[in-house]
Amino acid sequence: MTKSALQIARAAYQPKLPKALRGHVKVQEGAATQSVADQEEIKRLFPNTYGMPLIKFENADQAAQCPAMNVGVILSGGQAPGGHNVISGLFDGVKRIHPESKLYGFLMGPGGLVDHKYIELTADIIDEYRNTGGFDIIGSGRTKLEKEDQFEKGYEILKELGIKALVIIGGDDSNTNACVLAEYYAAKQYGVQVIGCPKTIDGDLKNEMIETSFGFDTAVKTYSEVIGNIERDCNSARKYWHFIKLMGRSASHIALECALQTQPNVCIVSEEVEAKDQSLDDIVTYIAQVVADRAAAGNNFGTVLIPEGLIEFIPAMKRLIAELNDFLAANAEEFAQVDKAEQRQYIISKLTPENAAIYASLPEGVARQLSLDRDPHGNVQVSLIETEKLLSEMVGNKLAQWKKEGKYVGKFAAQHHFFGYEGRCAAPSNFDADYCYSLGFAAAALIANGKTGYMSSIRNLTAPAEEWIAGGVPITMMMNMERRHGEMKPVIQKALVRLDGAPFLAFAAQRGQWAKETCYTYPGPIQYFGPTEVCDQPTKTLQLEHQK
Ligand code: FBP
Repeated sequence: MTKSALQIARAAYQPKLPKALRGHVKVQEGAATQSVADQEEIKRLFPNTYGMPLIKFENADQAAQCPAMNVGVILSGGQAPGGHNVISGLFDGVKRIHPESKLYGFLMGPGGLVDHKYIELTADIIDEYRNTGGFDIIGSGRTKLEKEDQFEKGYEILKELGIKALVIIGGDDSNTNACVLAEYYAAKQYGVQVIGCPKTIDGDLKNEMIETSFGFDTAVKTYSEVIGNIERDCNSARKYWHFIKLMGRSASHIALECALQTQPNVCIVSEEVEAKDQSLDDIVTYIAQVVADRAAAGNNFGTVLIPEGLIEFIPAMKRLIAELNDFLAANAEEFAQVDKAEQRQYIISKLTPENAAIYASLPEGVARQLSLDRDPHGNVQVSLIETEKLLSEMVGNKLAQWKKEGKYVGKFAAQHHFFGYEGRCAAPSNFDADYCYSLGFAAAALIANGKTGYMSSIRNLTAPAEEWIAGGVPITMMMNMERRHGEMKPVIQKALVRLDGAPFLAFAAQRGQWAKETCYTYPGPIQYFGPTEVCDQPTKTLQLEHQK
């Protein structure tokens, strides 16, 4: 494989570990935990893994005697920068516990476990992937591990390879699966531990004990670099409005962080739209007003950031999507038989009158995208909905109307962008390289200490890495009951943007000025070598959340 100059230089980077993981490690058990909501129900569903204590690692004087152990690892869901470092941290961690320990990687996501597709991850392989982006070391997939026969098929191969513990690196849905699997193996007394690791660029897997998911840092810095470049182009040519949709699934963390880093003229935050019960027309009017006000000052250009999940947060749309989800889950076969040209009419005829009217009013493309296949977890594939085009088209129509009424004088020409895949496999920033390596190392320590149903946790992330706190959090602690595929299911609660949180408040305090004036900031590309204030800054979201 030909390597770039950066790859070669980066291979030599030694990720930093928290002090507690640097020498011999001992476990400090904290208080018993309970789930964030629906305690009785979660306790009933997870009798073996509910209520376990928080774990914190501390330095020990002596090494605990631990035999060699075989461990399996799975990358699950969308790519996020740093996955390879979780695996290299896990590898180094299990080897330090015992040099004869082995690490097996299941191929192409959870499906690899069920189909018995795996490789042994040796030192040579690991060394090729240290500090690199991507998940290509073993590949990833979105197969949902939820059925007993999958658990049993998985157990067959785990038993055959003598695997003591399985590490699932994934987002909220995949860690929900990890929790269900941990409970199942515990109930069956199979002696296989299951540990989760918090991955997702979306930043929506976080809570008091998980300060951020890995990959968010690198992804937002990558998007902010290109948004800054667009802003500078925009401020040079002064003739376009750029509508930029950003990944993030439901939550607007990515859009909000990019806004804090680049100070665009508009950033829509889905969670605010929902809280204020805004309609699509309210959002369009807001953007059009910013365009008109800037035009009045002679500025026919600007940038608008749009979170990809927006459509699901407009309350009327949300009700429509909820009914569509339930209807399509229950009638998938019948719907598949309907001729493509008839599908829109078919759906309209099956929905309640309120939802049918909204569905009928949507542009053809958006309506079709809403009825497309859900992902294996039952989510609408929001990344396929072209909200940036929908909004700019509607803003254009509104401005044309205002022009006729004499309320707007100006020119409106739009450019569209969607940033998502561009950032998911970027070479991890120093923050993600260190954080991920530490998460993998902590996972090894959880395994060596016999834990199951835990998520690896590294906290105090705005401090230098050596002061980070390493430990584990029972996954049941993060769970609540939610409707999925038309049924109530135990799932990890998604962390959406909090409107009373410091990042949103900082944004809200400045957005009026950003709308009127041109306050763009240009973060530039991620730097891997150089002064620490350039290379090692955590995200603004983390910094603001940690400011007391
Ligand atoms: P995860 O939750 O699996 O980390 O997904 C992240 C994400 O990039 C979302 O932001 C996006 O909506 C989705 O994956 C896209 O999915 P796919 O990779 O299947 O196109």
